[in-house]
Amino acid sequence: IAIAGWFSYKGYLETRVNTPYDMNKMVIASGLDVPDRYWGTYRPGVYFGLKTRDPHSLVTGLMWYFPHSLRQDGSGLRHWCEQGDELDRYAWMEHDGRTFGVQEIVDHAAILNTTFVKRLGGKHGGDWTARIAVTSNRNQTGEEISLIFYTAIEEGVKGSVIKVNTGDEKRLTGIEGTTQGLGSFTINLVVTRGSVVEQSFLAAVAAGLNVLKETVLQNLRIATQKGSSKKYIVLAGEQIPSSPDGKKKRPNFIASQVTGKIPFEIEVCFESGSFIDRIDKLTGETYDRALQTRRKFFDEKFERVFKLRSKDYTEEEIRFAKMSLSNMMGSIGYFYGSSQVQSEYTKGPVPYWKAPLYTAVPSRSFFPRGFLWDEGFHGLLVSVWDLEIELDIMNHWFDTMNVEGWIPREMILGQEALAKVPEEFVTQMNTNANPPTFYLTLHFILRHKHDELLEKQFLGNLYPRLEAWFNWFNTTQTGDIPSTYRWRGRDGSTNRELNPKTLTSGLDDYPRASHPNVDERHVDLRCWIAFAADVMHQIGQVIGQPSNVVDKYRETYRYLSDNDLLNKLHWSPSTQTFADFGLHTDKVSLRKPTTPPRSQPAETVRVVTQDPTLRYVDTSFGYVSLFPYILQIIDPDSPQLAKVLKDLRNDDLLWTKYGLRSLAKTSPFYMKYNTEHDAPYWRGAIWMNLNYLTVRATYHYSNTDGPYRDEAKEIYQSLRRNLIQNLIQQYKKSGYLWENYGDVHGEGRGSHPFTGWTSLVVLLMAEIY
Ligand code: 6A9
Repeated sequence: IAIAGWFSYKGYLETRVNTPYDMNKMVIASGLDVPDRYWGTYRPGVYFGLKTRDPHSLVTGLMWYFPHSLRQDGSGLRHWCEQGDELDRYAWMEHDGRTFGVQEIVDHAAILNTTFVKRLGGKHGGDWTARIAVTSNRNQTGEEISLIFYTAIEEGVKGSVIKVNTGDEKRLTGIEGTTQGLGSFTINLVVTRGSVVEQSFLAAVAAGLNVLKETVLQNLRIATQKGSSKKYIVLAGEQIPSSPDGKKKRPNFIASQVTGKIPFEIEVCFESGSFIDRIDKLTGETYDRALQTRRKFFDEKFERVFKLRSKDYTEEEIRFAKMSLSNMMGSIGYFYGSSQVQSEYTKGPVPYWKAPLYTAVPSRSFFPRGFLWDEGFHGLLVSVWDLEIELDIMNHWFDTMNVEGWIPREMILGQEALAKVPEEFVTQMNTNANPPTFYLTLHFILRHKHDELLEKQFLGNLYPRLEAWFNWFNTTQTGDIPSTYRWRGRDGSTNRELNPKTLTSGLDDYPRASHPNVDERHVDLRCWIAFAADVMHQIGQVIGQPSNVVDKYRETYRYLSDNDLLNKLHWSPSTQTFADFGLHTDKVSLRKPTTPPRSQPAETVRVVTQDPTLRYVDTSFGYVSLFPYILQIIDPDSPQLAKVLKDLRNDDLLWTKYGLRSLAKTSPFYMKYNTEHDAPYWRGAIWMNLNYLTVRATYHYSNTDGPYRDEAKEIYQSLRRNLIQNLIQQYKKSGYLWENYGDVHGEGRGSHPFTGWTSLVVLLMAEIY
């Protein structure tokens, strides 16, 4: 009996990591229950495509290439957003997250304008039309370009079929199909403008939604047209293999190619079978008018929400801001699948339960998937624009909480998402956190939105999960001394990294104690938890929680924000700065080993030339040192505030013409590689998320009574201006918003487009904090 008991206890421990928090899901209306958001551009990782909010949705999308520069290996065929394609720029210029979008894609000689408009009707999410207009970028008309528009379904999904309608000459005239969610439908493609030189189609069986491009490449053929020697690249028509029993398989991938001379335009029209009282088709002039109306509404709402015209921004600056917001809304995806997770009780990675995730993504090209702490920042912008969408996003994220109160940091769901991630990054550990930035979003919503019913209902439902989340942080991420906290997930045994990374903090290679151990205390994490306690207290009050519960959070907040205690634990007397504490030495460097291990190329290793001691990590000043300020925990009249404000303005530390750099020039780690291959990341570059929070805090201190108000006011003005100006300038220069910006020249760096937290620039322009 004892042994059986032990086994089942072990089984219980093993399954905790992938057991959902509970069965009462936050998302109660999804799919067709929300008809107006059923269809959308929910595949942010492709240049253009629509799908529905359905676990096994039909997907549509665009590929294109210039026939003269298509290579055998497939390079030249555009589909997934890839930095390697080296497009001049691409972004949603207008997108409201619901009804329409206008995107501009500039690919060398061609400008592709992709727009879509939806129209509700019937019982299955209604109709939509997409238009792809190709014009010349450099006034060289006549160049040929091939557009491929496709429709695909996963193989073997019950009730899903798509088939081609071919006319007399074996030309594709359209597609018809049925899926469980969509009922019956048709999709028709017509050339609406310009001269077309070739049209062909493909109906095939694709092995998965992750290999659509490969399926196209395998089915391209060379053809000549009657009476001409000119060669064309065409799609191979019907290519349906027979299954072993001799029956023909059904196609799950149908693509239609149009090769035309620039300029030309095609229109793809999706019509829902149950939409029977449609008065006219959403094509031609009707489409023009519908799009115009949507654009006008968008413009009006944009001004109502952000008031940039009344703040005297130029039309060009307003277009930039619209692009930033639109790309955030247009980067919202719908993913479905199961993460891979691991706990100390599982032998290896185990699958999380299958679940949908409706979320924005940081970067359409490089990371087209959900990231926990990024999403809390996205939520600030999204909630100002469309609160309902943001609440839905949060509901989805909080449904990914397990019974322990843990939410995985990175969400890699479905074939398309998995295809973009190297194996070693896939598994998420349940010991590891990421800053709880959804508390920022919630705090922000409480400040700005006054939709009581919606809020009370939403917050009421969310509250148990918020408590579980808070408790997870407050029990698993604590330090050895009361009221201290420590990020888990650092590697204390590696000799490869100059300073072992802290991916969990979100600040990856930002220098911490050189020798991770249990003595560490992290000032940023302490501030996040203090902040979270404050928000828990506020929410508890809003939804009328009993006073003993509300008081508990207020007490926790008071305790963690007590400036004397904070200073005792994190204020370095020698440098007069806030800092982490831990086993640390700065005397580390990367060297090639003198006797390399047999036959292997010598990898650099870390050499420590001075024994580490328990001390403040105060020789590196940077974002982490600012956290008590950033999260507004410093008392307005404290001498610490005076010192932080003084340090903020110091050019040798963080101040630049382009915003605050992440790590001071005086730090021994400033711009240092972490291994011979890992370039500096949070070791100098300027990042928008923490700059936004710093501006927000500065705004707070400049509006709060205290002796340093005027200093704060001055910093507020110039920091805000520097950030806005540089982002606009770099956009003009490079065509993109970037992951971060260089501290010497202000140039965009890292992945691009990165319209995740970088698009918080809109809130800076509008002064919404
Ligand atoms: C690596 C490479 C195609 C790193 O924006 C998302 C995160 C932030 O949350 C974090 O704070 N980024 C920041 O330090 C990007 C993380 C990308 C990791 C994936 C795999 C994929 O190659």
